[in-house]
Formats: sequence, structure tokens, C-alpha cells
Amino acid sequence: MLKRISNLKYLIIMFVLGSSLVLPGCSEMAGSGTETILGLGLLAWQLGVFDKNGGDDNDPPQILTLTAVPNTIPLGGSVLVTVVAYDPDSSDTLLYAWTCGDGNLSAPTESVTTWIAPTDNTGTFYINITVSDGHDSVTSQIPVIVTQT
Ligand SMILES: [Ca+2]
Repeated sequence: MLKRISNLKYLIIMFVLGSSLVLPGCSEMAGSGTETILGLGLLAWQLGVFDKNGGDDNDPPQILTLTAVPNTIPLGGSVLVTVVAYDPDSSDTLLYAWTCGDGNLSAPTESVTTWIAPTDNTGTFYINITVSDGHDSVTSQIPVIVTQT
């Protein structure tokens, strides 16, 4: 769909240069005077249709906040991890997927989960979240430090 929008931008440039064009479904419009203004008006309307009302482009979800409380825990301890995400397309339902290379996640497909640290590994662990709207996704991660005690 972006390709078609680019084509329409090209058409606008041709109008500005004074070229004569025939749009699909329209009569021929000369590139001067009031007909140029009419042509630009029609193109602006078409751009609006392709961009939003056509329904075939998507705004990806956005992660607003990602928190881990507390962010330092002992071996086997637990952290409450929360993501707040938003999608500009009001009809899109967000899907959540948490992953971590070690430890366990209590609710790996919810926006809030508990991560339980391993009992035999200390260090910094990155908890990853992917938020998808079914078309596009966004990923982020947050570190949690696991200490001996
Ligand atoms: Ca969306």
C-alpha cells in the first residue's frame, strides 16, 4: 500500500509541474488554473482513502512502559514484570509474549507476569516482551539482577 501512496505523490508533483493527467474514474484534467486545484483536491481525497479509510495499512503497537519490581532479587526470588502497550488502531487486540533464557514465567501471554529466578544461576537476566497486534510487533527487554542472597 505504501507503493500506491508513493505513486499518488508522484501524480501530485506532475500536477504541480502543469502536466495533463487522466485519473482512474475521472475525466481528463489539465494542470493549470482551477482544474489543477480540483485535481489536487481529488488526490488529497484519494490519499485519505488509501491511508486510513481503505483499512489496509496498519500502525504498529507501541510499548509505553516496561517495569520489573523489584529489579534485584536473590536466587529463586520473584519479580513482577509489567508492560503497558498501546495500539493506534482501536480495533486491534494486543497479544503478549514474554520470554527469558532462564527461570520461569507465570503468565507468559499476559501483560503482567511473574518471573521466578533460577535457584542455581546468579547474574543479569533479560526478560523479553513482544507485543503484537496480529500484523506488526514491537519487542523490548528489561534486566533483572539475581544475587546469591
Ligand atoms: Ca495496529
